[in-house]
Amino acid sequence: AEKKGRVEFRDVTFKYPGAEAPVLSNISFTAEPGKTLAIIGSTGAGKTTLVSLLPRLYDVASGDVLLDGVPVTKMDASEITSRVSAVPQKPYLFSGTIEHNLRFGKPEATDEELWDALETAQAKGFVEEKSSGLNRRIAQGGTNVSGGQRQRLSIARALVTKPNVYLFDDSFSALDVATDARLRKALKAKTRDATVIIVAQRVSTIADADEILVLDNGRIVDRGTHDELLETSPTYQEIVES
Ligand code: DGT
Ligand code: MG
Repeated sequence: AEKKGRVEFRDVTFKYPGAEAPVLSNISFTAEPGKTLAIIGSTGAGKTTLVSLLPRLYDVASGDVLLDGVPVTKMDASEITSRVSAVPQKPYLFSGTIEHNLRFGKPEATDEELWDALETAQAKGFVEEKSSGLNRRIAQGGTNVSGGQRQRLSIARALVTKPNVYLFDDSFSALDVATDARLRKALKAKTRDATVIIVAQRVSTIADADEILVLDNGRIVDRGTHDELLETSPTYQEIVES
């Protein structure tokens, strides 16, 4: 069967409600199942805005966002949430147990699936270190969990749903470089059939992506692989050197 999860942006322009100027202009790209697409760019470039358009946190002003050829504006929320898992830049945890947090998107998941997701997300050790395990309580606002642990639990939650498309918005930034590398290696093995879109600040996080989009001021200014961009993109070179 053909793999699912092809994402296409066609000449997308977007303005926040009430704002005058568009924050995204003429964005076109395709992300394919089995591949990793990365988005990099300075703060305020529009990366979070861009990834918020696929799960329809906002709808586009013009152009189209398509999932397997169907405009997302023609899909209902439950279809989109079952097919697209987004790990937000500011991950949220519910007050409740770790288990409750992980099962959020897929209540019928087995314990084995939860542990498997935790292992991939490099969060298994953290959950095992207390005897309460999956029943460990997360405080309101996730305040008894560090930023890096919150990111990893949020990544594990996304993995549990086994979607066609993963969106990681700066999800690896609170991790040290070694954990980041281990996590992405494990992730790659677990998401072979899915479309993976990674927003990153660190070049090392995305150097092995199949394609990298360089976003600047709401526009894609350059695109290519890491090696290609090192040769051709002054904006990318600046990011590498920063
Ligand atoms: P980051 O996360 O700091 O690296 O920055 P990006 O690339 O994720 O930027 P993004 O998409 O958060 O913001 C792009 C532009 O849109 C920036 O000028 C701020 C503006 N913006 C972001 N969120 C909102 C919003 O909810 N309302 C309005 N009016 N503007 C927003
Ligand atoms: Mg952002």
